[in-house]
Amino acid sequence: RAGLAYDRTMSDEPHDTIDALSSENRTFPPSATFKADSLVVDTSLYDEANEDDEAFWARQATELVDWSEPWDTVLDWQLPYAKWFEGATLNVAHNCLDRHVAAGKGGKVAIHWEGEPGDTRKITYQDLLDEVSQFSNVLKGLGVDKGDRVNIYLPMIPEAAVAMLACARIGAAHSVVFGGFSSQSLSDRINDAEAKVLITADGGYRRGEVFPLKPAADEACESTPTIEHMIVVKRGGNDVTMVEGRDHWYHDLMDGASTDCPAEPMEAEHLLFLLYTSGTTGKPKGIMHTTGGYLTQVTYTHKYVFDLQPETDVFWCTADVGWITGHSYIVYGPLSNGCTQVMYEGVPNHPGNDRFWEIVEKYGVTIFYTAPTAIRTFMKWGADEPAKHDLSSLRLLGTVGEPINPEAWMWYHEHIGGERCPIVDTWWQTETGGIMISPLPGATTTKPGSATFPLPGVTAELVDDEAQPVPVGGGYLTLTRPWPGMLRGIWGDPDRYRETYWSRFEGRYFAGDGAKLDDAGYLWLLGRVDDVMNVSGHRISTTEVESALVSHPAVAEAAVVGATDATTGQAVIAYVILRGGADVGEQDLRAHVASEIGAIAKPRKVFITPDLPKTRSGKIMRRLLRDVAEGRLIGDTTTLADASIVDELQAKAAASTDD
Ligand code: 7RM
Repeated sequence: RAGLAYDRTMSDEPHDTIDALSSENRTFPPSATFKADSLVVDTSLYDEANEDDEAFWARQATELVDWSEPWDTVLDWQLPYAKWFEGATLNVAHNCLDRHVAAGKGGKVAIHWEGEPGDTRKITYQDLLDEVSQFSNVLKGLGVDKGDRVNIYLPMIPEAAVAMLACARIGAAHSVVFGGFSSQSLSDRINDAEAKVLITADGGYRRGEVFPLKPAADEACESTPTIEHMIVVKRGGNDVTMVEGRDHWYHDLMDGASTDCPAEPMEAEHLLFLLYTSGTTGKPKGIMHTTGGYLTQVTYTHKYVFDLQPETDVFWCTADVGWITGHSYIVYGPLSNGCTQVMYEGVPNHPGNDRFWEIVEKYGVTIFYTAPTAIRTFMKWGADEPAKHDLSSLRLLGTVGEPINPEAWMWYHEHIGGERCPIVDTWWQTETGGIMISPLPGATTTKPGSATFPLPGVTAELVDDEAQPVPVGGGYLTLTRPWPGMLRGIWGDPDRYRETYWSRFEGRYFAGDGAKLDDAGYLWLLGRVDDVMNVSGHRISTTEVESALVSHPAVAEAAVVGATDATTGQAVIAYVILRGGADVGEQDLRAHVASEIGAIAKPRKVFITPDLPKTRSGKIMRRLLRDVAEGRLIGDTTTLADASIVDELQAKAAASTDD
């Protein structure tokens, strides 16, 4: 029988879409209490956007953003190139700072910053405006002009936001490189962008120690001919060497710099920033985002997805500013909406595993936005950690970055949200600029593990291999209409832009995710299509098997991959992290998967492991697990957060007798 099944994969029989194996029936409508103060409690925004999406976005742009000159056209769409709000001008820093100060909110806290060692800074909108204006003058003084690129390589300190906003203020594009990246990654990105200035720090705090940044910046700049100046923020206090003429201390340059620097209006399509994504193959792509559309989308999504009550909310997004989530939901969205937020420098387990919950309690955080990988780590650490703190200020929770397994969703709901907070599972990408698929928390009945529906103004469709719409079941997630925050291209490589995103399905944007639609029209993300496993002709998503594993009470986190198998084409190999104190046998876990979603998805082998290979932003790197499972030489590990785990897994694979 197995042989027959394998033949199916070789035949012409269609096996084009992704199988939908699991079903989740729990539903969570917004409570009456939540609805009472919610911005959206019905379908009005969806109806309006369905009627005329351009008019809908134009209304959002008018209401949420301050423009210096109005636009002539809302959208000019020459696939794959969109121009939004052409003819209009605006300044992003003005929208994030000046307009709030002018409205009398200068004394309001913009950022409650907490350093990892426990030092704090309270920064008001007036403070931030002054510091950004001063730093804008500093950049100008170093010869940075409108249209130039500036690289930023900083820890999670307020100066990161200051530097980004100062660039926006003077029309220079920033390119932020995550502080955990190597000097090689930094120099590659600087050279691709041809940046003039690099802003870094001596070092920052991580896990109780100072990690040096300046030495990596120095090394990078040995091969970056375009860099004229390096600006160094003093944070770690570690020893650094300053190169005469090139290097300047931030505090020296700021000392005496004028706080007067008018925000100059930019064209709506002026380049706001580049952000490099590494992807799985090839050189990093400099994703281009522009001014008016991007600001409209992040302001709109931050307001409605998080159901913002600007006077009372304390927002906390735990991402690093080096990722798109930090750009859109630490810097631009929250500040454009004039809200108060928390920014934290360090790791969640310093000094204890309850650091995040201590911060929530201390600042009275009301909206908390984090990644599923973090939630699964909290599950591993146990519910006692959040239970040590009063988390009653929380009223809304969010997730981003990966599919969230239903059990992790339930754990978040129960142990962090006290069963009272809606959860918004937000799907989007560096390329989309802002959230695309998510519940509206006062209007949408959620289901654990589903990102639910495209937001008003966004149209998504699943298609099969022949680009035919899939109304129910698994398929490829595509976007059918342009949206204001969409990427405008790949820096210096228009062919790659068209090829990567617009060529697989004609007229559609496709960036590589699978998803399924249930019979009520809810969307369930199924992971990257490159990771889909083909077992006896069944196309099985990693997400569904991983969720089945995580639904076992002993399991905190799981990763599965398809490894070549003589009988079935591919077989499922699972890597599992147990919850603190739990124990379980391999056969139990295999049987559990079979009973949850079917024998076809039963792993051939389950490895228990203390950790999994992840990118620095916390996404599981299944490509490396595939290499391990197939006994291959391990591929490129430069984007791994911790390379030692791969060696450990290889040793385990070698030691196991495969049956
Ligand atoms: C924001 C961000 C993008 C990729 C994307 C997906 C995955 C993100 C979700 C998700 C399932 C989610 N940008 N992804 N959010 N998958 N549910 N809510 O993460 O450019 O770094 O990554 O992340 O595969 O294509 S990103």
